[in-house]
Amino acid sequence: MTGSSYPPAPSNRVFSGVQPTGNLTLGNYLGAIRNWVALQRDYDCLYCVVDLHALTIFQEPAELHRATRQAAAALIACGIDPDRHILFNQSLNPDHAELAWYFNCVARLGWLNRMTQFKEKAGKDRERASAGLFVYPNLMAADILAYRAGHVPVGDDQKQHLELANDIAAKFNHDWKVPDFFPEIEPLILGEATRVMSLRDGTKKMSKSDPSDMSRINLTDDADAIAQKIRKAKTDPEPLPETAEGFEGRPEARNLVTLYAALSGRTVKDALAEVGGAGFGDFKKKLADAAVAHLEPITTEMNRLLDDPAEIDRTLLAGGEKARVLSAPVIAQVREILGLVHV
Ligand code: AQP
Repeated sequence: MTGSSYPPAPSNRVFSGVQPTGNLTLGNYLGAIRNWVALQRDYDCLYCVVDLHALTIFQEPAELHRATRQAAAALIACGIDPDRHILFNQSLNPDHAELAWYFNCVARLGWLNRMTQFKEKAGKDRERASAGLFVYPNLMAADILAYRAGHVPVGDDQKQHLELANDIAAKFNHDWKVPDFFPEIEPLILGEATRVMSLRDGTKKMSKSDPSDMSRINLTDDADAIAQKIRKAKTDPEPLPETAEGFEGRPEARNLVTLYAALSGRTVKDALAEVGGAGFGDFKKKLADAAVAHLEPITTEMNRLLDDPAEIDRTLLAGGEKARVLSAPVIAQVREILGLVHV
């Protein structure tokens, strides 16, 4: 059978995921989730709490369970609609893991060796990193391609992984002579503040697994915690620059103004027209107010949802079933392409 014998990949399908490795942060929100919400208008979306990815680094089982439910609640509170779209946790659909195995056999070691996220996460002691962490990008490719999804909204830190997913898709299509079976994936990187940096170090990404809670704003933080974290955020002694060129060598100033712009729905240029020349003391108050105004309704809704964990579980289960309906024919076709005997 040739590639042309298979139905074309859906043109309108979006897939993206978030790891339940802690509380979701403002980085996850501004870099990814708010775009996910917007895309629901024009695309058919699958959004996934990627619990299998979380296992690449040891997780306490009870904490993983808690974080998975909490991530689902956060996504719904931010505006993901589990009725019109699909929201589930990854381990509910074993098709991801099966396709990831096939991709382990397609991806080349040399490709994986170039992944900067592995180098960052494995740190100095690479030999002790899990094999799962090394092949993480293959599972990410499988997450997307199990649905033959062509659009993936991610923060720009994930761009390298998407390029690898495209290399895997192209090699699969080429080696098994099924042109166009897996679509080319297009990263949807939208808007400003796609990369939110740590409040303690403007050169490091804001991350939910950073050991310092003061480095990030969690979607669970209340107004006092947000104000305190912003007040204590690292800065430098100069007033804010008048133009973006003045951010050179000032990563913390750049990060805080970028956050302010994103939270108030403006460009950095417009934000600087308002706050350029101000001292950090006054500016931080404005930033804290903008962050609280934005996050408070989300946190309130999230807490309301978390009062009924069984309902969150039901929503995820229903999403998992809908997801399997979409991936099952793709996996059946992949087995056929590979020559695996299944009746
Ligand atoms: N700081 C960030 N700025 C912009 N986008 C971000 N994302 C994460 N942090 C930032 C985007 O959020 C989506 C989900 O990310 P993830 O949780 O699956 O993985 P991650 O990128 O590894 O996020 P963290 O917070 O750094 O998690 P840990 O600490 O567990 O590694 C992705 O689209 C990501 O781009």
